[in-house]
Amino acid sequence: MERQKRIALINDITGFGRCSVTVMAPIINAMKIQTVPVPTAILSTHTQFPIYYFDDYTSKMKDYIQTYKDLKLEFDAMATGFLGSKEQVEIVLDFAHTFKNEKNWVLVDPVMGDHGKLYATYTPEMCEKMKELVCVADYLTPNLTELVTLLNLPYPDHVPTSKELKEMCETLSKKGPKHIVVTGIAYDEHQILNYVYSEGEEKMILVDRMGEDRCGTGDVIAAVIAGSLMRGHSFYESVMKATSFASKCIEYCEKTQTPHHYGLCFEEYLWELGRDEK
Ligand code: PXL
Repeated sequence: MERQKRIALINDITGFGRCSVTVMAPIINAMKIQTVPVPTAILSTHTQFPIYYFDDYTSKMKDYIQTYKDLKLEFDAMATGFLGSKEQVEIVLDFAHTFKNEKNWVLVDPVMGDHGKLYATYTPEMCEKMKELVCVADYLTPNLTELVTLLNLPYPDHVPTSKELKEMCETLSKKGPKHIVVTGIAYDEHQILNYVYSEGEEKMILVDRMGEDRCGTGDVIAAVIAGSLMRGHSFYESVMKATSFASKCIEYCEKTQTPHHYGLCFEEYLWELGRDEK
């Protein structure tokens, strides 16, 4: 029998608010895959709360990662998310260069901003570094803000057409990632578009728009995509699974009037993720 698959999760650990490792680990574990957190920061709540405790882990990451280098650990995949500094991106680049081989892959969620605005922690220097990280990615999950930022383009004043999205993905794809999903595009009043680009092919996934955007949605989507890819499904199947799972969780949050910054109540449907997998 083959050993279980294993993914490194380079991301922050946030106690309350359902984002990053605290979302990704249980979701991927439910899909019968081992998760290995590599913390970038420890927070009591995420940064969309009016108050939070933030313990930057940058200075400790090198020693933390050295153990895995010394043990010659192997990962079947690596996923990166929220990164707090330029130095941290450099550490992640080194991690990817060390552990990448011809069989495994890297998923980069370039968490940088939303709604045309970059997060306060994003300096121009960091944006430049993020572009380097994109080059080591096989899979990329930007939202529209992140997509245009990575391409030095202005945030569009209209819903981009599929031709425009394809051109942007093609340009980015030439730098590394062969598979890109542009998540959460506000398509119209009622629908959200997830644009899937995979080795030159494009597909659109439209889902119902339910209430305001919810923090942590991107983490749920990235986790289901990563888990599903590791179970051997195609990129498109994985994005389909991820967007329908996120929609179900959002519907539950709306019904229960869960505050927007509390994240997605994925626990309600976690069991379903393991059900389909042998
Ligand atoms: O879900 C993205 C995310 C992850 N981690 C932290 C965040 C955010 C978004 O605001 O603040 C700490």
